[in-house]
Amino acid sequence: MQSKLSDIHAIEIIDNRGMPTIRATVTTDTGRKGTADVPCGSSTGAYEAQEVRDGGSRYQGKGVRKAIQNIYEKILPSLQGIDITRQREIDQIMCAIDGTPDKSAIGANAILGVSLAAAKTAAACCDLPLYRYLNTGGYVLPVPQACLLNGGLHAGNDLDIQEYCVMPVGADSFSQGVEMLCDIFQTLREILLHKIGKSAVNSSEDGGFAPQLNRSAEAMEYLTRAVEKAGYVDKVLYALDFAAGSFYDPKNKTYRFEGEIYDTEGMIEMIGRLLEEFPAIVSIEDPLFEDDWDGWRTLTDTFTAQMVVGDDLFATNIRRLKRAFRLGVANATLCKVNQIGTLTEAIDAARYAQRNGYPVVMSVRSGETEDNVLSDISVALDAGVFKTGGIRGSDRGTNYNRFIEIEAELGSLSRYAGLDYKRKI
Ligand code: 2PG
Ligand code: MG
Repeated sequence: MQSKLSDIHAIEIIDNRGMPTIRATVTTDTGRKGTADVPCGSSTGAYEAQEVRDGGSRYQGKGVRKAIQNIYEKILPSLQGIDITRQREIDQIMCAIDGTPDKSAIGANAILGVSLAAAKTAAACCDLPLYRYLNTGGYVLPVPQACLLNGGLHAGNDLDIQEYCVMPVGADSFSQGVEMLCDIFQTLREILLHKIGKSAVNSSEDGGFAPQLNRSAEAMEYLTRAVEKAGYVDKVLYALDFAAGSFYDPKNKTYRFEGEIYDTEGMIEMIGRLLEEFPAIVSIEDPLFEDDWDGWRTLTDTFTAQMVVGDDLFATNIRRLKRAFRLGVANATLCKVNQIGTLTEAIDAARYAQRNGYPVVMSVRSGETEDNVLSDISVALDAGVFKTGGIRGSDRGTNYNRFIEIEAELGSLSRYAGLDYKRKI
């Protein structure tokens, strides 16, 4: 029986940073419901779809009442009565009534809340888990890329690189990977407490530690020491998110990094030295500013052994991905649903990347809630890596736990990506 969208309900909730965001619930005429929360970044790229925020004094201007009003006044009347399984059409209608290229009229936050809630409702109508509704064949559990040490805009310290991550590629299963991450996390905690003191184990926005360090090599030394002590040297690889836009100086076209000023060439040389010192770093994300296309091309040609991942560079936007393929820029992409603002467009971008040989790293935002919809989307895409943020807090735990649940549900049908983390399709 066909189920039709009959109602949408939206409320203003808070995310893990104490910032308001939208929780949307879609209902059908058959009484099925699906609810989704909208994530939000702190180190956002210039090419992301735009949220609508209230301005004024409430929540320092970050309220989402206007976006919620847009859901009731603009989105609901246009979607009432539509077959709930027509996700592409639902998303296209919302893009059309918004009418702007960056969704700034109605708000990417309003649109994404409805888009994700509609997909969950449709899955409920089909009595399927979301990952199975989105793809009848999805079976891959990704390698969790957990950031255990933080710097940049996510931490109150002087580290310029935003995320120092561990990938348990040598685990036999996702659940075993989580066990390894937790061991490493607790071991790192002990080392930081012992070597630096209590302040070093304070949490960052991402849920990793934010010790008062200022050199990336030093951060990597702590991380590798924890991995060694926990006994996982041969089972773990490392990934960095430079989030280079946060230390790029657009006026002088230079990078202010660890007390030095580098031009693009100097920055690439510096990254080369770091990779030489820590050869188990296999993935570097946003190592350069998102408009430094020439630099990106040189860097991609230079570091062929690593995954060179575009986050702010692509903003999960198929147009930017197409340009990158043409120019030979980056060799992997991040996928963040709120960067583009609808589920359909995010899946299109990820599939397009996979078809063109770019592995997909599915990713949370720094601003998350207890919603774990991204885990289901990751399994539907058979993504090889999932960037989870840190390890503590239910905003992070919810995705780990959802993957563990899916792994148990799939049983012998599931496959942990493991060393095949660069998988394409
Ligand atoms: C990133 C993300 C996620 P933010 O840069 O990859 O960690 O950060 O959500 O703040 O953009
Ligand atoms: Mg990033």
